[in-house]
Amino acid sequence: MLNLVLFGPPGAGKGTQSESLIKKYHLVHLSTGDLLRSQIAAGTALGLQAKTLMDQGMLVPDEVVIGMIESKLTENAAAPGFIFDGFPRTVKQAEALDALLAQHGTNITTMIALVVDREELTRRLLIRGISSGRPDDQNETIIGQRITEYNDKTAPVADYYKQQGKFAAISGVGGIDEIFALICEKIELAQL
Ligand code: B4P
Repeated sequence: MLNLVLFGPPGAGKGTQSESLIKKYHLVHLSTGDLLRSQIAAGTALGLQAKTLMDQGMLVPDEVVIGMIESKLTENAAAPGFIFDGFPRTVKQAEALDALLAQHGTNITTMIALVVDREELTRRLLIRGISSGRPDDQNETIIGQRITEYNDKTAPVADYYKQQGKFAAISGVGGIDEIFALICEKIELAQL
């Protein structure tokens, strides 16, 4: 079973690369950002709570995202593997994910981090904001807040997987296909 964590700051290319990875490896894609945006679109209480935080570039509480992932793992118990996109974003989420996967008799194969500098991230997100309509992509201050949240709360998650010997990093700058090939190489190495 292949369980991949795709890691990196906002705009690093996690969602973009996930699209190709799910096709090649037949994985179930679990993006907490997409799951939260579905809750917002459906107008649920959870969505309302999440929207206020997301629009300010803040992380949503751990309990909320862990609960969503828990339900998705149960719903997809027969899946051949998962790609976790935008999750875990805190060490508490990483610990919870390990515990949930252990209940399903599996674990994380590897984390692959996409490395992109702040200037390029900001450029990409502002471009996406023009067409996506995502409030958190429209304004440089909010994008800056998202990158700060990443540096403060999410970057330490890399150490969590490094300690388990399950971490690889690649440059997320370059052609989408070129980056995809580098990710596939890392996956194949992790599966040896
Ligand atoms: P996400 O939906 O995860 O938002 P993201 O990090 O911006 O997406 P991603 O990184 O996948 O975008 P991509 O680079 O593919 O989260 C949104 C918010 O939800 C968070 O701020 C937080 O509030 C909340 N949230 C989500 N998960 C949470 C969790 N676990 N805990 C707490 N809160 C959580 O795309 C960016 C742009 O770059 C695209 O336009 C793409 O076309 C472009 N791009 C991609 N690759 C490129 C390349 N190689 N070259 C040039 N452009 C490229």
